Amino acid sequence: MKKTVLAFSRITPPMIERLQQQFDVIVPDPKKGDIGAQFDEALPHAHGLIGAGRKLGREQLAAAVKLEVVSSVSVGYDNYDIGYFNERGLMLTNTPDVLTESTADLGFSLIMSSARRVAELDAWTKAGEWKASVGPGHFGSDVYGKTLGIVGMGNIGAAIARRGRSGFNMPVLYSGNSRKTDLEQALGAQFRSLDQLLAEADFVVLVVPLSDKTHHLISHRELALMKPGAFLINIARGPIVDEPALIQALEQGTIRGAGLDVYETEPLSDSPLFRLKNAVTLPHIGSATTQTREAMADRAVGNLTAALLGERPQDLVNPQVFKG
Ligand code: 8YV
Repeated sequence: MKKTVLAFSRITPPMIERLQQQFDVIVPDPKKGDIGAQFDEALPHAHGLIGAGRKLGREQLAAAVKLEVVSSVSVGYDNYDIGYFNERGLMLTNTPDVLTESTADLGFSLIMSSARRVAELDAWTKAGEWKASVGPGHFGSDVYGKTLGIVGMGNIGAAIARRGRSGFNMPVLYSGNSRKTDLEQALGAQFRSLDQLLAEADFVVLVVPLSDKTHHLISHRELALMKPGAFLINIARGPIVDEPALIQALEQGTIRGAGLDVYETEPLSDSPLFRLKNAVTLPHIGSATTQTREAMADRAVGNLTAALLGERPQDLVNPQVFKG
């Protein structure tokens, strides 16, 4: 008998077709009624779940009595209660590597657009406000040669650091749990405590995973340590930044600006951030290119298929539960 796969977010037709070659696939369909109810009805039959953007832990998975694996179409796995997965022997997989460069591109876009006020001045031009050459009131800040501070030097952090160092001649500082001697040699990157990095960097880029330790890593005290001309870029997870504290810092000029792709609550439909010219607000698009999302889907389907066929998936987050 075929095993059953249940999608917990929208998955593409090619993903569905590939999975259907080996499994019964259930994709809740808004045209057939409430998708939450369809999900709840299918959950007890599911051997595998695939998707992104849904919190899954003890409460949500209690009815999933046949479940063996959850394949997340994301690199971050803060949505999943890993302690509970381990307790139940459930495999969790993610999609690393394939989104590194596109997410780094987005991080760099936020550096450029916040420093050069790209989104703000685009809106200004389109509003017909361009009547004469712009003056100091519309000047931006330099990027080339400025100091780049990477908070959390993982794969994405390193890809941003390479862009800054090679393309923009930026001295690179980084903070985190471990020293990266290879990057220190290759890029001249220098290790700093978080406080020291905040005090020195012109662009502080957050690329740490969300955990109890990084929740509100950046709040009033940390923002006050930053230079008044500095920019905060968050492409990691919203709750790493205390959002009301950031809004206050942007309003009061404690820092010059922010480039944000992630928020404490998503989707963000209204926020004081929307009324701040010195905040660039994107809708969580770090990995959202056609090619990268296809590669992530491909990787997630591969992980799920391997797990349900009894093979060790390529991207197993909790290898200790693998019973192969
Ligand atoms: C996900 C992301 O695609 O991979 C991650 O961790 O943040 C994004 O690339 C997104 O979370 C899916 O909703």
